[in-house]
Amino acid sequence: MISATLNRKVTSMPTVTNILDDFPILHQEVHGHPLVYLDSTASSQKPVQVLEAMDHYYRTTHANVHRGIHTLSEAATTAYEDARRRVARFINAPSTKQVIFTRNTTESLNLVAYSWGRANLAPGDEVLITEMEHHSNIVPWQLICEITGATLRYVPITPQGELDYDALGQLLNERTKVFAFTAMSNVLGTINPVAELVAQAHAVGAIAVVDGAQSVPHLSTDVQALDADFLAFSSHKMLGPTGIGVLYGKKEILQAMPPFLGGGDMIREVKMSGSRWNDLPYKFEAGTPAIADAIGLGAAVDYLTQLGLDWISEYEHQIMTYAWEQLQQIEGLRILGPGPERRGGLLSFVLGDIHPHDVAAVLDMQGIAVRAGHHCAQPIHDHYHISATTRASFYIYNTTDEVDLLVTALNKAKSIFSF
Ligand code: C6P
Repeated sequence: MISATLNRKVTSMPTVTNILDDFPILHQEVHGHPLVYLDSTASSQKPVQVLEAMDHYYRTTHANVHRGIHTLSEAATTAYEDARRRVARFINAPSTKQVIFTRNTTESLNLVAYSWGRANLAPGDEVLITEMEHHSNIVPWQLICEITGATLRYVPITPQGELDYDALGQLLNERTKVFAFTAMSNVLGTINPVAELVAQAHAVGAIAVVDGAQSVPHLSTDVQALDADFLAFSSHKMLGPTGIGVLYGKKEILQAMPPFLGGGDMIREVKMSGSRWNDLPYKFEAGTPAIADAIGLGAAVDYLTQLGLDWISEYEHQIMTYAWEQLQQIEGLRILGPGPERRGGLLSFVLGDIHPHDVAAVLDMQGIAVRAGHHCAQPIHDHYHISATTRASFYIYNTTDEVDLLVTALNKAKSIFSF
């Protein structure tokens, strides 16, 4: 159960109970200051409910899944498949067969690029992605285009950090076989209109692949309403453990695709002359899966569901808007991307000509964890002619008090580097 009230000041926020009590890791000091964790876009922290679910599984239930007739193996299989059911419900997938457990968003996107791409792309075909993609939604497409002879094209962005819809209209054409795009940029924070983009892809006969790494943890997601052909996301960004991610796909497309990896569990029959594949979703889950991690993800999904995704996105929006307003007041600080109304709970910025690594190091000395660098999204940094940014990102356990601490620490960085 999630209970009690946030015990740090929150300005006009909905009441939530004891979220911080559920995150023991946040109750520590770093360099003599209370930890302020503003790096959930890279990886979120885990509540005790997730830690306990995994601990309980390892202490009482662990065995390999889908293999043993013995009691423990059956219990482990039940727990693993129950986690899949929770994830399916969380994104409103029509069937658990369409929820494939992978290692992370990166593996999910590679699965689509290699398995679907090898079977469906040829010279003359076009793959369309955007300039604001994470490397995980660029490099697999570059690789598959090299293999198949298809051409990779990029939707440019506007100076405000949004997709250039005029250019998109021209780039999407009958040669486009796949349009792969992020639902939310991990650098600009831009929230893209997923359902509209999917509809535009479908209008030219292309499939739509959605990178949900930054949206699924923060925004309510209904794959049927979005009509996405594929959706990829990672457990570790949504309160769950590392080592597990999800690929949702439309059944008829998944059924027609060849396997990605070969090995145990994904086969129905192996003869020396050849093999036949298992049913969905197992066709795409080769080898012993991350059983405890799936169970942890199931617990994370329960936690998010209890809070409610609508509350989560509203809460983060208020914190981010407050941060956006406060950071705008710092002379010499420039935030990348659109205004608060079009973005999720993260802010990437440059502070004068101080290197983002130096900014992050000063913040760390004040106990504040942010990410600095290109955030695995170099093309978007190239677009702005910068090599790196500092990024503060917010989740359910952050507060406006912490934003104030961030502002103080940024001013300190300014004074240290005297500008
Ligand atoms: N972005 C960040 O700090 P993995 O690493 O596979 O769980 O997620 C990859 C990924 C894909 N798409 C987007 C939009 C992402 O933001 C990420 C991960 C982290 O921004 C780590 S590089």
